[in-house]
Amino acid sequence: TVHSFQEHFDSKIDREVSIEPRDWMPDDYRKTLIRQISQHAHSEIIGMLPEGNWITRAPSLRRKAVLLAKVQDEAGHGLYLYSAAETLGITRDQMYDQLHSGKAKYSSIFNYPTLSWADMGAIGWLVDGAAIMNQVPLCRTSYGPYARAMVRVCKEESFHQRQGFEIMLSLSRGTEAQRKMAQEAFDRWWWPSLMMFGPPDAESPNTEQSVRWRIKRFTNDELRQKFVDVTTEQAKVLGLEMPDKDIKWNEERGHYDFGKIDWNEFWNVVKGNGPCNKQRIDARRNAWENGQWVRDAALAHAAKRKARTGE
Ligand code: FAQ
Repeated sequence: TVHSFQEHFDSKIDREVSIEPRDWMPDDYRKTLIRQISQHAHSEIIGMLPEGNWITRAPSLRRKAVLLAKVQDEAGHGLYLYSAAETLGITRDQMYDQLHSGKAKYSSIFNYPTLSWADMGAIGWLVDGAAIMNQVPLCRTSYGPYARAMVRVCKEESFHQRQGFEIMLSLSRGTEAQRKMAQEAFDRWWWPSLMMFGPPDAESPNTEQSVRWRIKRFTNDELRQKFVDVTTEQAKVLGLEMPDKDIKWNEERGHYDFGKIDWNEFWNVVKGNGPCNKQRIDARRNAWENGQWVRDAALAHAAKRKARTGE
């Protein structure tokens, strides 16, 4: 009966035994996972665009090779995540359709423009830094395929974060113009990075249930605080100024206090009105439509092969 299935499921969650694709699971657990994993996959794929913008303009061959490798890793992450979501009973075509029709969400951060080379540093340092903070705990998320996908993703994200930090370090130790470029990129990416963790806990409709199901291991505010604490120290190493005049170590809490986040800006971007939302979705839609001939050719090839070999 559903009742005993539910008990069995609850007991696995309590004992930290992972839930696998063929196991019984509550409908809402499945729905929440499809939502989160597919949004995560879309974020990786859309996230290739802001950095893709700088591949042809990277300042050296080494920088170009590194950036190219990073953007390719993001494509790989998207693919593992789509595969993990597929184990829950949604197809990749359905997920793409949700993205291209504007129905699916993806991370707000990728709707901001990349205006200078220093943005490649700031994205690696801050955006990948925030992604690691959020994703390392997801290696222990209760759904097996998602948790396992996260292990490799996190290893790669950690390389991405270091490459970004190293760009910031080179620029901040460079000429005055380079230092200014790094500071300016930091100023623009700081607040949107804090928004990546999602709305404050009090306004996060999904957190409580997701924490109970051990899909999320920390709340949005907990992860945001960790990120602020770690990044503020890293900014000192870079010799850059925090873009928040209210940032201050709080001895009692053992954390940095920080200024107010503009949640209107966040919701506005999530609703589709950020600086680059339209451009990002158009780029994905065009890629999908212009790639139709590749899908057709692959299917025709598979059909011929099957006719020839019976495989
Ligand atoms: N942007 O109730 P909650 C990367 C939505 S890293 C847009 O708190 P939840 C790597 C949320 O979906 C970025 N929407 O939701 C990379 C919900 O709406 P819904 C991707 C957001 O799910 C680096 C509503 O607000 N990482 O790609 C955002 O419990 C560099 C209420 O929010 C992941 O996706 C946002 N920032 O917590 C690639 C990690 N925040 O769905 C390239 C996995 C919230 O009910 C270059 N995801 N919303 O219609 C998660 O951990 C969670 O889904 C959260 C949100 C924490 C993002």
